[in-house]
Amino acid sequence: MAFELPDLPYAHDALAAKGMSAETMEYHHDLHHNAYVTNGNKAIEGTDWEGKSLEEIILGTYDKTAVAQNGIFNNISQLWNHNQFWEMMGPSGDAMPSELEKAIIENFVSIENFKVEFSAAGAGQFGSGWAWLVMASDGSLKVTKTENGVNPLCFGQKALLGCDVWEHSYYIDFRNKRPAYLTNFLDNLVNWENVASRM
Ligand code: MN3
Repeated sequence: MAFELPDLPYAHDALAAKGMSAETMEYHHDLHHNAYVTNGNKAIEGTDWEGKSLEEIILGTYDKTAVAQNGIFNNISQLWNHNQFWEMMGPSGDAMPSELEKAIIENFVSIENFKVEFSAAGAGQFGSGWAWLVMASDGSLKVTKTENGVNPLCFGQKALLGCDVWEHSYYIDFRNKRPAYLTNFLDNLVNWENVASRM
């Protein structure tokens, strides 16, 4: 069965007051995310990957020795990344659950320091990619950045929070100001309940 574009978990304009406009959602979810679904399905059609899960395809097609990844990986990994991304944000502005707050302070000294590290990772990713809060196999939390469609699964890590720093994610609302987009993401857009549920 072919992969499908999941609906946004909220209305297109649900995050508009918090800095992610309905127009961004129309481009980013309805067009960009959908293109990864269409191209991913096309890329696996007739291959041994047809019928496998997104995670199996990501782990099976990621080439750690390659500078540029292949078309199957790029599209399927971006499909998965965006499936997570929409869920990691929300309109409610919930407080950070205490077990997550405790873990972040244990690993980064303070919430503020975690935000500084996460923003620096996203701002410092040269070109397209993602900033992540991950849980490593030893249970520790780390901030990482990846290029293009690469994600924490490729390194045996759990993705707790990811921020898309491709220009399509912020250019409509923040133009060239990626650091301002990252600050707003952390301060206003993250659904911390969702992040905590991934631990
Ligand atoms: Mn994107």
